[in-house]
Amino acid sequence: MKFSVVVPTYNEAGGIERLVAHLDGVFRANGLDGEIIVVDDNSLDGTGRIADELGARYPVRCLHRPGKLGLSSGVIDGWAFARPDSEALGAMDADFSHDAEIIPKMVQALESGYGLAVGSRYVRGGGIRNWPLRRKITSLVAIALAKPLTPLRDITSGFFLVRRSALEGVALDPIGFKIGLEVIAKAHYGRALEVPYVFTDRIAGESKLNQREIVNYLKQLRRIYALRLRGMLPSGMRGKVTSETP
Ligand SMILES: Nc1nc2c(ncn2[C@@H]2O[C@H](COP(=O)(O)OP(=O)(O)OP(=O)(O)O)[C@@H](O)[C@H]2O)c(=O)[nH]1
Ligand SMILES: [Mg+2]
Repeated sequence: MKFSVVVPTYNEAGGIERLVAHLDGVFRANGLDGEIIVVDDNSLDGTGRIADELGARYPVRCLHRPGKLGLSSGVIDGWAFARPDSEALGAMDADFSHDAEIIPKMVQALESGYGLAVGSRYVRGGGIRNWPLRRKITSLVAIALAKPLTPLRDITSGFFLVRRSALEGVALDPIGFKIGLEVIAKAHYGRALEVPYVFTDRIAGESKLNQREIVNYLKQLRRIYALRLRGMLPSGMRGKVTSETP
């Protein structure tokens, strides 16, 4: 199955080459036909230029946007830019927090009938390394607020692969950071699989998660709950959610 993974970047020059090389290695080792789409928002540190140059050696293309327009909108624009014959579309952070080694399992899940594969910190075998307590609590509160929407455990995951057809006709809200929640709440994916991985704190560069993004998350949740209450979204317990046992 051909797929495209979008990596949104803002000032990630310190790690982007290593990440693209690592992804390419994982694709090759597993015989996967994956495309990497870097969506760069005119990073001051030259991330976009580096990504362009990497295109000569790796299966990567860079979409350049004029300024910092947000993570979710970057992923949505990246999916529109992806090669049209990719049957699956995904998202992944540029800072090595997401473990590329589980991508083959995600692809395999989609090939075997799941519509969505989510990299999950909150199923057996998953976890978080090097996060301060405050960050862990924020994450758990964010997840608790979205809990009534879905049986999935890692609702705020930004690391996933979804069948392209599951997104057809779905209006994704480009606000903020949580594109995974948009997909989980709105897409027509049927069965979902949570694939465990251990989230690792960023290895280079600076965090872009700030107070504004927390406010954006609350706005996003309010809009999703409003749609749900008006009966404009499928009810939470659609299809079957399974978690892979390591
Ligand atoms: N294109 C684009 N990418 C963004 C934007 N904001 C964040 N990103 C990227 O989205 C990914 C996630 O952002 P992070 O800063 O790692 O957010 P986080 O993982 O919640 O927080 P830390 O890992 O603690 O920094 C990274 O690859 C960022 O470079 C944006 O406005 N535009
Ligand atoms: Mg990060």
